[in-house]
Amino acid sequence: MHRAIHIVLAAACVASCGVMVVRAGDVGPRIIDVTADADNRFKIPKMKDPVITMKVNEVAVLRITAHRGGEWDEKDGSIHTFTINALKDRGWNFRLKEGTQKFPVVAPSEPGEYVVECTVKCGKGHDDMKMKLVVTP
Ligand SMILES: [Cu+2]
Repeated sequence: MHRAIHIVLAAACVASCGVMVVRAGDVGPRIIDVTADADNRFKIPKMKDPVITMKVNEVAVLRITAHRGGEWDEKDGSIHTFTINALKDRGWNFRLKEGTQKFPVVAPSEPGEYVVECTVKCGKGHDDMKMKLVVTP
């Protein structure tokens, strides 16, 4: 009886240690840089039209740098948001403060195109403050 438990524990240890070794050699989840800029546009380095492309169920970290636009009146000090209405209930709704914040995300399991928008009235250009998330199979 005890012997069997020991074998199970040993197997569990090997499994978890194996995972740890893999993780240690890994660079971790992909970091996706986005700027929510002072001109009330989303920007991604080297992209004219910013698009985030992820595989279904991919885990990543959004690293969003926000700069204050012309207006903001949110009581909590948020100057923009990064919001996908269709995925709000899965956490894709981030209130942005001045500076850089990191948000872990998981891509949805359905491929498709999703619109990212800002829901803080941030000034001129706010109505067009949108970008895309493309989820590939
Ligand atoms: Cu806005």
